[in-house]
Amino acid sequence: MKKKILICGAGGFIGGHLASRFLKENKYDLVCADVKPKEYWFQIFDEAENHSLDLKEYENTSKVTKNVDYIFNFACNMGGMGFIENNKAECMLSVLVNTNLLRSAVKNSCKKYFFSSSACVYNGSKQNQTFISGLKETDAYPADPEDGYGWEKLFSERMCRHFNEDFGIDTRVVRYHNIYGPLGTFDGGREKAPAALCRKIILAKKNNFKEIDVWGDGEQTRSFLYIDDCIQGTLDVFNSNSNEVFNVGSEEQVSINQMIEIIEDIANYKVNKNYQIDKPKGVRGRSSDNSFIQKQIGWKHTHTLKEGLIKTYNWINNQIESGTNISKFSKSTIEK
Ligand code: GDC
Repeated sequence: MKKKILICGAGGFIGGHLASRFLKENKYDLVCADVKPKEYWFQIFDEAENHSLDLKEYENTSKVTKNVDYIFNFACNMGGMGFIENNKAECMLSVLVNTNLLRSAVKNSCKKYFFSSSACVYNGSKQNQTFISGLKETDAYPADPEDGYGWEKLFSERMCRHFNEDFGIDTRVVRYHNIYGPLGTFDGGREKAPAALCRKIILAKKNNFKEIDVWGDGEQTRSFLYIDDCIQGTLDVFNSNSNEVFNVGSEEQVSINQMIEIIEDIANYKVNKNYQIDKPKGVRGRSSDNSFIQKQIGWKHTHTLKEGLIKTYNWINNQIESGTNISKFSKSTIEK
């Protein structure tokens, strides 16, 4: 008999890509759940059992985890800096999803639980300069995470740890560092910098605009991980025997200005930058140190930023050109 996997947040970016990967492998029965109405799921597959329900409610997590062997939890209210800085309470409410899923996992004797954490858990004082050394997993403590969203992720990481210690559920936790790629949000308020800047340059080129808006002074640094590398890292950690917390990120640190140059190259179109200093900026510098995951799990990323951005740019360009499905990937709020 095939094992049964539940993907929570399957209607979103990473959850949708993972569902697609599992269905290609055809090794598991798949249950997919998301709070969004099904017409707004980024990817949806008839071969899976699909549920649109609010996983903040215990009744729903209890129902959807019945007879499930493994759970992947990507379900949270999230977005780029523009969203998480202005919706701290909404972001923190995602703690209910993780809490109720863990309680239900214990009740329904699920065997393994994967939690998607974030680089936003890292201590802010270790990220106040550009081109900093990559963050090691130990840099999350002493705790001073991103307000709202980061606190929820750090708390939920610890809840996984204690459910493992106290109730014996096998947990896996990774910290994603700004994942990007096709079939993700690129407009509407939740989009992160790679998709937002691709969109802005595509629209500038299409309309012959000479200037784009850039949040901050463009000197802030990040590393960005392409979705296929993220899915491989997720599976490698899930299939490992370790319940340590791992970075799943890229070590290729760039400034926002450098990323814009790469996108200009792809577009073959140059723009002037209108720096908007009052927009949400987040930390000054952030990148991943992958030595721990490489040593323990053997995972490393394979796409350069340019390779990933070419695929992302082309996908967003096609979406804008064809005008189809744009609302799914550009909706800023979820109807309650
Ligand atoms: O939104 P984000 O990609 O999130 O922003 C990166 C940097 O790019 C910020 O300094 C932001 O001000 C700058 N930026 C410049 N122009 C724009 O048009 C723009 N749109 C956006 N969105 N940003 C622009 C993210 C979280 C995620 C996730 C990851 C984990 O923070 O928002 O939810 O957890 O971190 O690494 P970022 O990298 O700050």
